[in-house]
Amino acid sequence: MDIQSIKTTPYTDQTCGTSGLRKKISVVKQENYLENFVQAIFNSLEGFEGKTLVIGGDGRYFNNTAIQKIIKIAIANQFGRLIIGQNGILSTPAASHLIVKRGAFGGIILSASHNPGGPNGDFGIKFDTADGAPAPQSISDKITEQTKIIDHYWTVNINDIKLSEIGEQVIGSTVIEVVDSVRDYASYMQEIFDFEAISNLFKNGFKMSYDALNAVTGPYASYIFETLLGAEEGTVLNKTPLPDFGGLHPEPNLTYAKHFVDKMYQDDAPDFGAASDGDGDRYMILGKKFFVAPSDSLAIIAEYMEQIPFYKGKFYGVARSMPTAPAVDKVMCKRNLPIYATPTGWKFFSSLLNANKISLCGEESFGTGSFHLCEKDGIWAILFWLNIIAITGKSVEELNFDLWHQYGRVFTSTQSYEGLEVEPTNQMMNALKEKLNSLVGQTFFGHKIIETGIFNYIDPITGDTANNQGYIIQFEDGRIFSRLSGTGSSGATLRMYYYAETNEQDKFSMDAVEALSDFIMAANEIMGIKDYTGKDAPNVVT
Ligand code: VG1
Ligand code: CO
Repeated sequence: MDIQSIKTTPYTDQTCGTSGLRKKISVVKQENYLENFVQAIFNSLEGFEGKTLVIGGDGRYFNNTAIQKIIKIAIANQFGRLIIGQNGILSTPAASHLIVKRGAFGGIILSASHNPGGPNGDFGIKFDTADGAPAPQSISDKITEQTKIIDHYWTVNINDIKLSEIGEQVIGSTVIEVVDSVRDYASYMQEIFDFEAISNLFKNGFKMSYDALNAVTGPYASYIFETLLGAEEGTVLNKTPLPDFGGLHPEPNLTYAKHFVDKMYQDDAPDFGAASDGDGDRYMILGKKFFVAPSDSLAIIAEYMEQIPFYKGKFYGVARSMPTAPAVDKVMCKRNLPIYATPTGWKFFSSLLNANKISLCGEESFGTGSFHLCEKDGIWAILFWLNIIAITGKSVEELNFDLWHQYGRVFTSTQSYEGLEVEPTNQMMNALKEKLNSLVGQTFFGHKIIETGIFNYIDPITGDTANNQGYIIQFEDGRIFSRLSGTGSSGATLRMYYYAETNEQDKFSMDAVEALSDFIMAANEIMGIKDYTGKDAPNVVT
């Protein structure tokens, strides 16, 4: 085995954000950039010699080149077995599942999730630990430390490995195993949900449309919805993972998946619509001419959790990210079960999931998951919805109105201002921080502020802290929460999260953005968003 030590020099910008390292392709393509980061991951860990590493990605541009490099570095670093998705494809949840199922040391997932792909797009690298969870902050910090002192990496001088055929080959003392990207994950879904009941829905004429946005979930969705569950052929749209996602932006929301949302608002729309993001860990649910807010989806899943046998007697609690509107809190309150509010990013849920404090968790950005995996899981959430519909015989819209009639409606909207200049955006956030205290007691557009604060988090299991996670402006009847995104690859992105509650039934059908307009105007007045950013309006509104 020709193991080589290659001299290198550190890059100073390899810091992990909300979800691993995210950079422009042009940055990742710099000499040794990817190699440095991958070796830094291994340098920050111990005891992996002879162990198993799972590798896969969302199929975006540079996926295959990156995987070949990682295979060689992993062989040189003495991993015993590499499990790789066929053609380099693994969704984030499927990778997480494989790590646990195969007792792996961890996994490397190549994805920039919802960020655009193609030669001018973004690339990303995430490391998952043995529990299939995104690396916690402590490990991310160690990786970043290692990137700053790296002076060489290990690799082997071998030909590229063929990833198109399932099977094993041995290189030196490492077994390379190419696996079907879909089958194990699909079997797991069959263990969790009632596939017979769902397939009966389709047999009885239930119509669904699913948009994979030319990203990783196409093969998963085709096999699960069409082959296993019998949804008619053509149910899954844009089903081939493409390096540039065919020009689509793989973020399922009202702005970037507008073409699909429009389809669901036509007179001949199917009963059920769903879409997933680039790496398959997020999802959007639509009914006929009806959009489900992520926080309502979380609440509805919680409401039916114990009706799915897999979860019976195992409903311990729920966590939502702090910016997520608290619709699920009411469901949990009724059951007298705990609810946790964590910072944005899936890594903050893992400790609660592993300690059996929660069974379900979710974010405002269309991510939901349960203890079945330590990652958010789009297809799982969509199957959960189908299973609820099969149990109740109710439409998507009816399920939402049931929730609102029982608990009141929590209007919610997330509004992102992308591509901002960093300096003035930071100034705006600092100015808000300075004035937080003075806001208490003031009234804006008829709504009184009762509390403000900086969201600092202490993990109830590990004691780890995460400070300065966003600013809370709590009104008597609603809330503004603001933070800066941690997944962008250039400039700054401001995320504004709004919610307001009502128990008045005649308001239940209102458009959420309209219902929240006072709070949106208040945020502009308090923060001076236009003055600082130059933007009249957000470019992504959900
Ligand atoms: C965004 C979302 C957050 C999500 C993260 C990673 O982060 O807001 O909820 O966990 O993306 O998701 P940010 O820092 O840009 O707001 V994924 O699907 O990229 O793994
Ligand atoms: Co994602």
